[in-house]
Amino acid sequence: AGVLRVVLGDQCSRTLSALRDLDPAVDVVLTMEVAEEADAVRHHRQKMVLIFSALRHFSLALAARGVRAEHVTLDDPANSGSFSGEVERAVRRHRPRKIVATHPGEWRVMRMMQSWEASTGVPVEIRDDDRFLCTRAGFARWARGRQQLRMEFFYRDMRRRHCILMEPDGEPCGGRWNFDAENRRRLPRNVAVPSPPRFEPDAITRAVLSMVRHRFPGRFGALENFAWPVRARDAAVALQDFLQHRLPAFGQYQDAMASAEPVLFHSLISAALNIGLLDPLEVCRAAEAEYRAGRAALSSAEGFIRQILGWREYVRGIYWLHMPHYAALNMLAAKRPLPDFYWSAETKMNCIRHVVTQTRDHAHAHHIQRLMVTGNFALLAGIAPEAINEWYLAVYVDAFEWVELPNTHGMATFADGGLLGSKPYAASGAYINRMSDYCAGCSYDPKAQAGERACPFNFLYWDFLARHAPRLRDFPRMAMPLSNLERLGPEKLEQIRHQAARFLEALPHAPAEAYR
Ligand code: FAD
Ligand code: DLZ
Ligand code: SF4
Repeated sequence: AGVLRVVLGDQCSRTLSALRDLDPAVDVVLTMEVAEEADAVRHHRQKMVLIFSALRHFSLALAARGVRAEHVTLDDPANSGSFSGEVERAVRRHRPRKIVATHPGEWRVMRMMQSWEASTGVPVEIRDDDRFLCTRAGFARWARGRQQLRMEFFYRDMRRRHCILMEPDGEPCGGRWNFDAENRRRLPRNVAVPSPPRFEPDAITRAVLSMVRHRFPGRFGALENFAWPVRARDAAVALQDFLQHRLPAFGQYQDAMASAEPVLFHSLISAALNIGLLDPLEVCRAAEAEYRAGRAALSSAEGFIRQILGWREYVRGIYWLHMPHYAALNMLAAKRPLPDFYWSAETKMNCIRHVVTQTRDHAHAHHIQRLMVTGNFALLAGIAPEAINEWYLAVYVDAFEWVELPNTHGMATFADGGLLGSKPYAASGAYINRMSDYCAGCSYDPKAQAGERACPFNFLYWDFLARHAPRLRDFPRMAMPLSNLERLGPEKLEQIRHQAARFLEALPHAPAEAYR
């Protein structure tokens, strides 16, 4: 008997640890599309197409190399509907001597994997996911004994350890670790933004599109625009296009938002990285090579590498360090249901209307849109963590819990009380007005703090600070905003808080069954 090797939807990597000592003569590689995963949250339809199509391509590529690759489709009448059910069925079919899997990206799925030994009677080996550059144990070692965990220090260690953007004398290239201050420009009118490549669906993806359209008619997300790479070969093309055309300006405009430009100079590679079509270390090295060849400024290459070598690894470390209790944290006691406009885009707030429409059409929004528009609103309005986490896990093509939860819970809504970041990213309309052109097309006025035309981000911002002032005083970086709050004066504050309360009460909530 051979080994049953189980590969999940975000593990489409030729180098996956579960496939390492594969014996094509006797082993079987199982991939599966299952209803339990599709229904776990209201996944965007493009995200489901991406995962199912990538799995089908991956399984066929293995088969082409002579591997016994078995793929179970969602519409297979024999499909039991869950990972555990499909593993049990495969064990009955093949009588393997062992099951081998790679550590999954979600706590829930890890618990499931740990139950397979008991449910099948076959030994289960769960291997580390060494596609990541920092192991879970390595992160725990780094974290041990530190009073506070800060991404910046973790990132410097990673730069040294993997020798990325380092001089031979051990100093960082350019003599500095961080060029963040140069990365905060608004997009000027005369800057041309290159279009990213589209990967038109092949016959396999078209079959998946049709299956998903049929099976999930009411789910959130347009399918017409589907153009994501679903194979490693295409993901490599997407990366090259970014390195050549967008990396040079990435740094400068990293935080900018523009109505006519959903992508700007971002790479759009998060989904390919997360499902295993690209290797993070290779991506970092490729960006470094652009700097060394003089084709990209250090501030751009460093800014990009920091996201992958720094943030991406750091949030994964935080997730596994603090799960499962991490998901239950709610430091600001947020409990409001998710407003309907997160799904419908029907709101007079132009910035939100824009980001939600883009999200529905493309299953993507860039970091500042996620953090400072929809995330900031959820923070200021006090949306319940489970509601906002479900939304972020559902609507983005790159969303897997290990990366979605710390970003939402830690960075956007501060539900983790500062385990991940050093302060809440609360901002008024002034920030959105400075970094975007959304306000020009809005019926609200980003300069008005109260009154009929006041931007809701303004009165909600002051209301948020006032509501949480006692707790926020513990965070030194909140001293300035809190002293600005003092300067408003009690009468003005009273008027603002009254308006905030009326606005929040009138928010239409999404019915729980919408988009199921
Ligand atoms: P680029 O701007 O080109 O960045 C390059 C790469 O860096 C990305 O592909 C990504 O792999 C990595 N990266 C950048 N920022 C982060 C970050 N904060 N954390 C981890 N990796 C990062 N990213 C996800 O991959 N999945 C998610 O589910 C996800 N949810 C998010 C939720 C919220 C509330 C916020 C604020 C951010 C979230 N992010 C998530 C991080 C970030 O927004 C996306 O990685 C990025 O927008 C993807 O687009 P891109 O590939 O063009 O990124
Ligand atoms: C998100 C998702 C969806 C919608 N469907 C599948 C699937 O059918 N098969 C699969 O292997 N994985 C799927 N995934 C990803 C999982 O829900 C989960 O996020 C990862 O397996 C965690 O590692
Ligand atoms: Fe958004 Fe306020 Fe600007 Fe309107 S005025 S786009 S609500 S920040």
